[in-house]
Amino acid sequence: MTPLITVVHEVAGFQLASFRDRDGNPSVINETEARIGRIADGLRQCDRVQWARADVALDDVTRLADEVHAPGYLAFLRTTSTRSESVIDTQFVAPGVLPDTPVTSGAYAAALRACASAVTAAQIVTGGERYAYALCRPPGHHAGHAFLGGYCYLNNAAVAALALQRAGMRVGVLDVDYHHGNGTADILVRHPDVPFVSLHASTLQAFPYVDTSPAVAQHRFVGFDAPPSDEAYLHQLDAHLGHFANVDALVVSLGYDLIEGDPHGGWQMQPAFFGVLASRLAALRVPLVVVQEGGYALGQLAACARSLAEGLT
Ligand code: Q9C
Ligand code: ZN
Repeated sequence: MTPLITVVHEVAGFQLASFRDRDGNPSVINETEARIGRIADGLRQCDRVQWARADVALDDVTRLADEVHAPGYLAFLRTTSTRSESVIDTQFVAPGVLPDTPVTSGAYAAALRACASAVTAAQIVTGGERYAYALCRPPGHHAGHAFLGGYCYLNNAAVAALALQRAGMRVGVLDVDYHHGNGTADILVRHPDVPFVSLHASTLQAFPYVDTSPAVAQHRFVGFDAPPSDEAYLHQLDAHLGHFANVDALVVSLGYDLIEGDPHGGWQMQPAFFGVLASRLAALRVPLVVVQEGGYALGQLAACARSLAEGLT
């Protein structure tokens, strides 16, 4: 029988603030609640999808966040998130990366709920299910040990990985968002037992716009200098999946921003590509915790998500 996919659906009720860039132009906000609605619409079309709410004590989530992030960074997020005006901080950003993520009232609370959905998804997998999908926002993979960025505050995927580890599972993290999982890499440097692979657009040509190379042997970065064909992408994916040979569960940082027309992307994948990607992951025969990262082409998100779910056989 084809396995069920449990989607942990969280509504953040949080709005990213617009801010003026260096030229004085207001930023366009594509990271919205509407994205999650469109993705849910697509997942609903797969009859193996069942729905759940985040079901974990916030104290437990906070404890995991405390392990992933620096105390000073968390203190900054917690206090700044109580102010009504948004703050563009220049201290807690990755080296060389331009500040692009305002901290607004409610940002920390929303990010913690996103972590809660990732932890719930991890628990569903430790409970014996094959596939769990944290349909969360704000995203997390650009949030590092002591930095935010790219609309990310807390690293949902890293928190999920830790939750799986706590349950005794050997875990790896695969990042297939269009953007490099720089925050996840920064955090996982401190976890040498967690293999990490990220496939992404060149970090010089796309966010975070800095040169990146793995700091440790257990990390593999595949940056594409030009938009890859489906085959070229899958070739690189296949070449690196062996890195996860010894894991009991895999966390997948999933972005739909590979799609043609994505306002933060630049590639030309079509929705069916996510079905092919999903079947490659399904073939690993390990439980998956899918964590939502980017994907901003509203009109395409439902088709992408449906295709992904159908491919998780
Ligand atoms: N001209 C994720 O996909 N772009 N984040 C800021 C705008 C940041 C995307 C510059 C894109 C980050 C999770
Ligand atoms: Zn992205």
